Amino acid sequence: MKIGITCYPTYGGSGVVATELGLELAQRGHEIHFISYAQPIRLRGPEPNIHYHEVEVSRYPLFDYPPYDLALATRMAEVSQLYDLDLLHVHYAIPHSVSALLARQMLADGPRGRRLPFVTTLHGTDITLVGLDRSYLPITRYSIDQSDGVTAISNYLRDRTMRVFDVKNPIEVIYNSVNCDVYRRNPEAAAELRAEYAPNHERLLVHLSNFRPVKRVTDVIEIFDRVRKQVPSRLLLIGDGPDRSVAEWLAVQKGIHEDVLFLGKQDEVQEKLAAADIMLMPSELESFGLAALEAMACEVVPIATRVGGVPEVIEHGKGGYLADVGDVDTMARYAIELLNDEPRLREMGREARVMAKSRFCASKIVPQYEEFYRRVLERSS
Ligand code: GMT
Repeated sequence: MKIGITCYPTYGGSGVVATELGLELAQRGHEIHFISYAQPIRLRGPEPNIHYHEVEVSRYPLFDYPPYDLALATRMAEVSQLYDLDLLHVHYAIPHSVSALLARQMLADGPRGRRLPFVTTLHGTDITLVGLDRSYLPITRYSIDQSDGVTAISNYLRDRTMRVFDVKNPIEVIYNSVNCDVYRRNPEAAAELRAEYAPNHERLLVHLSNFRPVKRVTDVIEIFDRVRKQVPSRLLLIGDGPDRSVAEWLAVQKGIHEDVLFLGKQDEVQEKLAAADIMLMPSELESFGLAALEAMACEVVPIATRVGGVPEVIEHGKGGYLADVGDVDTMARYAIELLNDEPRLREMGREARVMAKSRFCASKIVPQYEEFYRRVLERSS
């Protein structure tokens, strides 16, 4: 198949999922065309069967708000025509599904009357935050209903979208995936990184996010502060975003900043993740929690909040722990108990990988997308 993929290319779970899916599909022989305003962050150099088409947005002085969605729709239609794409797959409803809808309409009404179906994958914040803004809700609902196929990355997100948006289109759940060959523990590489980050054989905790308020990064610092009082340990923070400075400030106030390492945005996150013992994900809401899944594949035990789709990914007590939002004491207790019990820590790490491999491995999930595309194409022909 020839598939156009659009996503937010910068830091963020939906862009990561879209890029990894495109790479996997390309390896399976499909021709993949990424259409976006920047090269997706995890697209490493030229790859067979992968093409990238940049969307140029003109900065005419009249445009206080450059119309990216229109430029994207135009590029989608152009690329689909030029490369004879079979379908578009857009990740994140706003504005991508609206642009895809316009592109489909432009081609249908064009000289060749060409049909270009599009699939929308809902990721979470497009529904739970952005879509609930009154100014976006009607158009989000409309573009979901107009999609030729809709998927959501968890049952939680599907149910919430159906309930809150009252969409008529059926929504199929296809879970996020992880490449279990790339995300895995490599003892030699881990030992090298630990020598750098934990030179005195401290325990290593990790957090990975875009540091938005929904991630509750200050809770990460609070949990680590409690853990560090009981177990010599250090904290790796991967990513960047609006709440970074408040987290830095809290670490300084608590006098623990020398043990809190802000690494910023990183390309090869799997290496850093795989060097850690425990991953902290105390979010206010996650419709899936891709960072926790990536950690699990690396045998790193996640301690997370029981919110949204997270219980579909982490089974409490088996390969990970769940607690209530804001309950930093309980999350710290789980971490301390585990870090003091090496055999249990390793056993739970292994359980985490088994869970990631058996349910979310890309080799299981990608064929579900292929099958979904086939059904959409059949219906649209
Ligand atoms: O979490 C974010 O702020 C980024 C956001 C995104 O759209 O990139 O993540 C959402 O999609 C991820 C990939 O499907 C999920 O793993 C995250 O749980 C989800 N975030 C939220 O629901 C807050």
